[in-house]
Amino acid sequence: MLTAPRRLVPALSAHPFGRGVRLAAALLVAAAWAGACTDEGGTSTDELTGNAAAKLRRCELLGDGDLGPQAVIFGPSVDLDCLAGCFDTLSCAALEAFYCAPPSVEASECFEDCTVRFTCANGAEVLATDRCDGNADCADGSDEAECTGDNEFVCADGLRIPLAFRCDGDEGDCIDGTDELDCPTFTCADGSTVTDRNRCDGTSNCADGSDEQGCAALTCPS
Ligand SMILES: [Ca+2]
Ligand SMILES: [Ca+2]
Ligand SMILES: [Ca+2]
Repeated sequence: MLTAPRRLVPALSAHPFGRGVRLAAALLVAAAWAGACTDEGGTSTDELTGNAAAKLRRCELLGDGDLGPQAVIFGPSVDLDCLAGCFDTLSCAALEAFYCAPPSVEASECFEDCTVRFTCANGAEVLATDRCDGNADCADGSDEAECTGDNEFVCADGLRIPLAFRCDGDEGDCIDGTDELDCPTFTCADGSTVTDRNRCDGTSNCADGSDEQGCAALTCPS
C-alpha cells in the first residue's frame, strides 16, 4: 500500500525521464537543506508545498493528512517561482499523468524547464547543484573554480562534504558521523525519536509505526 505521497514537488532528475540514480540521490539529499530556505522575494518552499498540495487536492489526487519532508524534494538548481507556475497552469489531467501514470510529457517538460543550470567556461552546461560540490562536472573543471565553501559542510574531523549530505539520514558521509548530529527529529508515539526525514516516507521507522500515521497519500484513479 502506498502510504506516502509520491514527491509532491518532483525531483526532476529522479523522474523516469531524469538523469539517473546518482543525481537523483543528490537531489534527494538536497531536500532537507532546501526545505529550510526561502527564495528571497519569491516563492518560499512552504508556499510552493502548500500551493502544490492544494492544487493536487483540487484535482482529487492527494488525500488529507500530513506531508513528510520527503514530499518536497528539490535542490537549489530548481527555480521555485517557475515550479509554482507549473502547478498553477498545468491541468489536472497533466498532473495525474505525471503522478499516477508516468511517463508523462506535458508536466515533465514544464518541471524540467524550471531547472537552473551553470555554464562552464567551455560553454557546456551542468546543473546548478553541480557547482562547488567537490566533483568536476564540467570537462574543464570550471564548476569547481572559485568556490567559497558555501555548499560544503565541514565535519568535526575537518573532512569537507557537500552541504546536501547534512542531515540526510545517511551517517556514512562524515567518517566521524558529525553530519547527522543536531538534526531535526520526529518523536514517535512511544517517545523514541527518529530523524525527521523518516516522517511519512512510506517505511515504518518508529517501532510502533507512528511516523507513518496520519500521512497524506496520492489518490490515483484505479
Ligand atoms: Ca561539481
Ligand atoms: Ca549524511
Ligand atoms: Ca518512516
